[in-house]
Amino acid sequence: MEAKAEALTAAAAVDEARLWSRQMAMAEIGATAKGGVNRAALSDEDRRARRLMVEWAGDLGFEVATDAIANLYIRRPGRQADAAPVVTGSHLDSQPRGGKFDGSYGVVGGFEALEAIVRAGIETERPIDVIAWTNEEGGRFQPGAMGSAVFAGVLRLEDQLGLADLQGVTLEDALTETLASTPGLPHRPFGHPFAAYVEAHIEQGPRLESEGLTIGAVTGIQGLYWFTVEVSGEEAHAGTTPLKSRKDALKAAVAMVHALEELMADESDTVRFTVGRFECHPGSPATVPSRALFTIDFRHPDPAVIARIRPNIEPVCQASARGCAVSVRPTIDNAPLQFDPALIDMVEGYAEALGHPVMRMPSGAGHDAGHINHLCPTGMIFVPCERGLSHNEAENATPADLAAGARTLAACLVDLANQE
Ligand code: HGY
Ligand code: MN
Ligand code: MN
Repeated sequence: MEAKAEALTAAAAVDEARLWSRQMAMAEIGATAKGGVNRAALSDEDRRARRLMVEWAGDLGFEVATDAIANLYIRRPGRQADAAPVVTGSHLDSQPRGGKFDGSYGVVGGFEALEAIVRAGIETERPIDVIAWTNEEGGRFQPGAMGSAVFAGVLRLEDQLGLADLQGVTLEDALTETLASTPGLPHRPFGHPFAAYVEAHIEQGPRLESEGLTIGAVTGIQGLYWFTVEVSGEEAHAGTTPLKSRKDALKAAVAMVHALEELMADESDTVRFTVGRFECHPGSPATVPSRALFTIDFRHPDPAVIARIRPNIEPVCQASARGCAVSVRPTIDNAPLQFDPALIDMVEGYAEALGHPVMRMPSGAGHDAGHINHLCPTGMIFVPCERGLSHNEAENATPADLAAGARTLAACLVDLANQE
């Protein structure tokens, strides 16, 4: 890869202090006592975060648009107004009590790259867009990465509108309120062409930090599968009903989790298996539970292992039903993927040209880039985070590492936006 002078000039205009101060301003929205953020998708906090981005975009004269799932687009126009844009971005929503960099760095860092390009006096042929994708985390409405999935045609918006959060608020109502909070924005169609997509993100794992490196040139994303399991039994009196005649939904669900753990057993510790939500109804000490619900998050990089485990998830749950009815509903089905080889080279090449120690690495976490990879050449830039901790209020990253990622990103965006 040949580093272009203009791309390096744009990178040099990235301002570490400005980026950090915007990150900290964003982190105030939904701030938790322990230094994290609680910014559920399409919540009041998410709306405030969006309005802050719109305000910053207005200050710099960028164009702002949205779409029917409230993805937010911030554009620095190109010389060719109608050319397909080069795109970056990530998400502003967080996990419940999540960290302040997961997602927001890709949006705020993307915005810093855009500002750097402008301040360096560089014009590009193609427009450059920064996108805040709606509901990446899926903590409130499942599945996650919903905004990018709907954009990419992996999900249909109509099928999501009736989803309800734990309080019974529908996605449709939350979306209506969110779109109303940034009134007057033009709407873009889903799936409009992108020339290329590069997303910056904290690594969310320990490798860069432990190897003393600054940039990860991300090669791909491991397979990611979500299921919602609902177990229906029968309410009964805890004092009078013999154990043998019960249909205890909770005990069946617990047996399923144990059986799944056996299915997922892996000496190499590569399989990822998580039950992150577990509900029991009606939730009274003296009533045999009639309903249990739990989620399965299963991940692996190897299609052969996935082909062995994934088809067995439902049968393993059914085999532990203990007289209850069981439904196993897939909500995410993302096969392992590889990013564009030329973009992996480009991220690695600009990191080297800018003097940032870099390595190629796969992503353990899911990202909006995974869906956009179906539409255009796609890549990702990782920066280290402290102790690899993420989905945790203590998640942390250094101003210097965030700036290094933004520099690498700015260079890639300029290079790509001047390609045919
Ligand atoms: O769960 C994930 O991989 C992402 O952080 N949403
Ligand atoms: Mn994220
Ligand atoms: Mn996350």
